[in-house]
Amino acid sequence: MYFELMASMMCANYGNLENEIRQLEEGGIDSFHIDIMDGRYVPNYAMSLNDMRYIASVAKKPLDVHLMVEHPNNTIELFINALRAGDTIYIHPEAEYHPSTTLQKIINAKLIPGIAINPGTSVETVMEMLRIVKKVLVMTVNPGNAGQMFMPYVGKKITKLLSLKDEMHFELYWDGACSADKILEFAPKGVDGFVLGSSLLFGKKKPYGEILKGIRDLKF
Ligand code: S6P
Ligand code: MG
Repeated sequence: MYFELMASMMCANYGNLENEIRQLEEGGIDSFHIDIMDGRYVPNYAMSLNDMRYIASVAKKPLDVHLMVEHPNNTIELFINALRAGDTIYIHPEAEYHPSTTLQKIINAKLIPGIAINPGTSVETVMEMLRIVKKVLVMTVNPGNAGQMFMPYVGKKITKLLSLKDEMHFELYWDGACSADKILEFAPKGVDGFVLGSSLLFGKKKPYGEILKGIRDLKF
């Protein structure tokens, strides 16, 4: 079964980031998930522009940039200018007065436009944007930190998004507390990819390649 695996780079070892990137690429990761935070939209900082630029300069695989910042329209060019065709930028619609304007800038720059949907945000409030974006990142934890608990009530929203994805032409990605049982349950239902953080990929005693192979070899 085909699904994408993205590495949540806020969980990586910053003592040797270049080596982390190489090991993940050799191990078969599909893209690098970059959690940019401003300490306002979410109560954390995690990664910033220079971390993203560095990873972009080393990585051969695409970047998947998740902006958890207020009013991304004010600074979106900084991110756009550091990325390449094939990279994605997600914004949080609640963080912007006119999210469709910001998404249009991403589209005009020939990057892949996405929205991230918080556990407490309903599909109805982002319905129009589902027609504009190519990717929807459904948050299964509250944004801001790795290592959090899965919010089970998000399951119903995923079912609703899955029923809309063909008609509205978007792909659906999972972000937060992703474990093997979640991939086993949701990949067959149509979730296109999963962000892997501390639950499944980082901080383990196994090489990344072995963990990623174990996920690809899951018996569906
Ligand atoms: C959370 C962030 C996520 C986390 C990822 C960590 O605000 O958007 O991308 O980095 O969820 O994964 P885990 O397995 O530690 O929850
Ligand atoms: Mg994220």
